[in-house]
Amino acid sequence: MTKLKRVAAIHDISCFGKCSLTVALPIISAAGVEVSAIPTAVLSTHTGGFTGYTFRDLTDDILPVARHWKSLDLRFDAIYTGYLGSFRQLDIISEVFDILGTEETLKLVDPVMADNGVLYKSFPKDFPRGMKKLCGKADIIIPNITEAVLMLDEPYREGPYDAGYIENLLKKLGDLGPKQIVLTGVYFDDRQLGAAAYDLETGKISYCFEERIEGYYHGTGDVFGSTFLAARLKGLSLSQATMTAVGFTVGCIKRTKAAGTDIRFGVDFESGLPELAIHLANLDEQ
Ligand code: PXL
Repeated sequence: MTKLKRVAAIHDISCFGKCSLTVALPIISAAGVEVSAIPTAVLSTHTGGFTGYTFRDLTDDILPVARHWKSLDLRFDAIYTGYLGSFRQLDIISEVFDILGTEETLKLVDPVMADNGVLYKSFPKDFPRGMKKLCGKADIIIPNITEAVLMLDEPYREGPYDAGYIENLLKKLGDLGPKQIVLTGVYFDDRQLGAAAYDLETGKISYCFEERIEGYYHGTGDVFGSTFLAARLKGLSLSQATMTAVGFTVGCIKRTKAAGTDIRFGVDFESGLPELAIHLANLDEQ
């Protein structure tokens, strides 16, 4: 048996509504990768569609946790960041990369802050500027199109998009400093939706599409990011991991739509975990 890979996941805990840590922990674990957590904030629900939620900011706990782990000589194969609880956390995460990261640590930043052309209401206007800096320190970034244009200071455009537009965005995101980029929410027509993956070392751009399901399903970015990271750590290439993550996320959306669940409650990722686990476990035997 090979030793498990280990991830430090740095996201909020939304106590109800399946996103951030409540999807990252089960998905990454089911994929056969060990995962530790640093919560950035604790909310009673996520902020997408609920009102009156509680919010406990944990900004001042992040560095002490990271320093304690360092004192224990804990090693991480990846650090995966998502929803942050304050502007100050952007610099703090950069410091966590220095404390816990080594040359071998994969730093994956999901610049969670916006969707559908708008910055989430919990973030200050200058948050994209700070996030852009953090993305410069990442190995892989996985923005959606709204997050990409906010960081690039470009106006938001509704789709369908064309390859020229997407590849221009990828090239500009590449100038921020990451080695690989997966841009989500890409579609060239109304039938299919997916992601574009860009490897700056080879210059290769690959696309992965699945059937487009109408509606906005909450937490799918975190389902995508968690699956993508687990697949990468299991040895899949950038494009294979993107394909695995797009396929898994679409499966979750299809089940949730069929069940008629309130879209704020998150997607049914649970029913897909056994199949994901088998898919990724089989790689160990190849
Ligand atoms: O899934 C992204 C996310 C994570 N955490 C919180 C959120 C959101 C998106 O709205 O509100 C608290």
